[in-house]
Amino acid sequence: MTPTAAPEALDRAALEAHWMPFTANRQFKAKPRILAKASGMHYWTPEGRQILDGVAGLWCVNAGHGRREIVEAVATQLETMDFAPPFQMGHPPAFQLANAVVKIAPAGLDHVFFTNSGSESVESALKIALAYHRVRGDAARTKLIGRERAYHGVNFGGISVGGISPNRKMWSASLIPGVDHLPHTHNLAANAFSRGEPANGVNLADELERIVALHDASTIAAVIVEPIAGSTGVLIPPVGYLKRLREICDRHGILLIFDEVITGFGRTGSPFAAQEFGVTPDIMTLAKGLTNGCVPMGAVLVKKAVYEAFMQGPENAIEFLHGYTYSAHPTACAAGIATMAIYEREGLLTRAKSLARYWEDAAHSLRGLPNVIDIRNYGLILGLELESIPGKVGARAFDVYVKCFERGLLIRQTGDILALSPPLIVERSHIDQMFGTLAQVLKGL
Ligand code: PXG
Repeated sequence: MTPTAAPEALDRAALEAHWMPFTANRQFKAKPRILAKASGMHYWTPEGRQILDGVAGLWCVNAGHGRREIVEAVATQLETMDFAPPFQMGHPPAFQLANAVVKIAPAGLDHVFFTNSGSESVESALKIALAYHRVRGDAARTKLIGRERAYHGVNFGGISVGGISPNRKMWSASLIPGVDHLPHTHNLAANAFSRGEPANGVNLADELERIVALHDASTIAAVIVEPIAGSTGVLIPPVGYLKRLREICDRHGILLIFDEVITGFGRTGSPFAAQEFGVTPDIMTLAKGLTNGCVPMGAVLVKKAVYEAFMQGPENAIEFLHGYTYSAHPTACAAGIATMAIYEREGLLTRAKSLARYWEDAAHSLRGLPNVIDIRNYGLILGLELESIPGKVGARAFDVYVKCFERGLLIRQTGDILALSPPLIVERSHIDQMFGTLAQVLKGL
């Protein structure tokens, strides 16, 4: 691999204009970490240093980087038709991709609304849920129930049902009204070093009954949860927890929304976490792996009954007053269609299952290393929690993050939790390298 960008092109001044997202801008710009090229399981820095991708970019490049088939599909689409208006007009790739997604989706989720990100998928899903009850004449169902520590993107609906306080506090007076939260399920005292689903915590789903009793079921529209919470530091659902939520929602006519932005497209060992855990939501949000991270795109899948509830009234009426200029953008659709073809041909949506045991054993081999207070895993996901330095939450894990990068491994860090979620094309030798590097860095702290 040859370097593609001259390092001198990115001196301190050249970095200034870009206000970087979710980044310590001044710290970063003083000591930048730049990626310039990617292929397969790897990135390269501008100097040509190879970095093993332990996080599939950001939980999205599930088929690995630089897939020729996707590149060609995108190029062909751009040459054929660069853009088409999505409102009151259609184009073939939009329908093709919707059908391809429905084919792998949990049975019953058979209609797809396209967006451009996970955050937009969440906003769209919440709007669908609220409008669904209203169009059915159940207009008092206006409340939304999220969960502590949840990440549902960064828009107002998402941070309102979300449960990460630093992401909410600046805007606390502007959050959407009528939201309550389930307790999170993280419990180190009871579940540290669990392999797969932790044994303790199904009772936390019963908190939904308490919330329903408080507000009355007739006022609640939907419950939204990530089947496995990712951003907040990899929280695996306790055994039976998601099933219990489903039962309670059914009992009270409440819609259940799964935010599968990170668990979707093979991360858990099944195409979606819904199938993996045997629980079908009414609405599901997707993004990331939908286009292998190549082109921004998200989607909301809904059950037929949800779609049909809107298909009432005069046929010339627009049933759902919502959509984006770039909903079902032809370039994104082309990338998505090619991505689905790769997933199917290479069996990537279930490949995590065959590697999960190896991954789990490699992960738990780090038990006993300095400051490691928990290791948790599912499919091709790892969460590793470190004891915080008193008064400096996140400092220790950030140090590990930087040292891993210096040693050629890209991981994710949030607070004092490290996460791994490699492309699903990962081989055992890569897994050995990932955990080998992590072990070296942890030993050297
Ligand atoms: N829902 C979930 C469950 C997510 O994980 C979003 C919605 C928002 O997607 P967009 O495309 O709007 O970013 C996400 C995003 C991390 C990390 O470190 C994860 C995400 C974003 C940033 C960091 O795990 N997921």
